Amino acid sequence: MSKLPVVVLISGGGTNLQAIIDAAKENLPVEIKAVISNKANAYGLERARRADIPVAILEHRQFSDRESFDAALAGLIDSYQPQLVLLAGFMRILTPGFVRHYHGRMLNIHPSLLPDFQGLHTHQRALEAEVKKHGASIHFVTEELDGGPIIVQASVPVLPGDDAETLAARVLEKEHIIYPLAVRWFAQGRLSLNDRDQIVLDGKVLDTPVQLEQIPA
Ligand code: NHR
Ligand code: GAR
Repeated sequence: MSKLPVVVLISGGGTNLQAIIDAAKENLPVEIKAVISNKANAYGLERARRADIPVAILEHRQFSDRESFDAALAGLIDSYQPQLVLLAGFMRILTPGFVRHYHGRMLNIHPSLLPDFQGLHTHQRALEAEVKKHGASIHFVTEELDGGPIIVQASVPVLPGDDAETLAARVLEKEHIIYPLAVRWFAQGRLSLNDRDQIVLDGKVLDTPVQLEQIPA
C-alpha cells in the first residue's frame, strides 16, 4: 500500500512519536516527513534523528503572538506536504485559522477519557476527582480545545496509592496502542470527518467513540 505522508508535532519526550515510528517500521503505512517541536530540547527530536526523520524547531518564544507563530508553523508543515498532521504531546493551543486549515486531517492524543478533564494536568485532576477509571482519547482537532470528535479511547483503572506519575505511566501504555491504531485507520482510508463534523469509520457514522477494550483481538 502507498504510504501516507504525515508530520508530527511534539513538545516533549516523544514516546507517542516513538510508537508511530516503531509501527511505521513494522507495517503502519505512513511516512513521517518531519517532526516539528516548539521546544529545542524536546527529547522526541532525538528519537526522530535516530530514525533518520528530518526535524525542525520552531520556538513560539521567537514570535510576538499566537497568530504569527501559527502562520510560520503552518508554512513549515505545508512545506512537507503531509496528508495528516499529528499532535503528539504538543503543548501549544492552536488558533482557529490554523485549525481550520487542517480540518479533518489533524489528530491529537489527549490523556483523559474525554469529555472529562479537557486541558492540562489531567492525571492530577482525575485523582482529585477520585474517578475509578481514567484513560486516553484520540480526537480530530477542532477550534474547541480538546473538544473535537473522539475517534477511539482506552481506559485504565485508578489504583489505590496512585500518584499522578504512576497513573500517567499506566495511561501512556494505552496511548501507545491507540495512536498507531487511529493513524492506521486514517492511512487505510477507513477514517474521515464528514461535512457535519461527524466521524465516519468504515463507511458508518460513529455515534460513540470506539473503546479499545471492545475491539476483538
Ligand atoms: N488547539 C486547538 N485549537 N484545539 C485542540 O483540540 C488542541 C489545540 C492545541 C493543542 C493538545 C491539548 C491536550 O491534548 C491540543 C489540542 C496545550 C494546552 C495548553 O493550555 C491545552 C491543551 C492541549 C495542549 N497550552 C498552554 C498554551 O498557552 C501552554 C502550556 C505549556 O506550555 O506547558 O498554549 O492537552
Ligand atoms: C502524553 O501523555 C500526551 O497524551 C500528553 O502529553 C504526553 C506526551 O508524552 N499530551 C498532552 O498533555 C497535551 N497537552 P510523549 O511526549 O512521551 O508522547
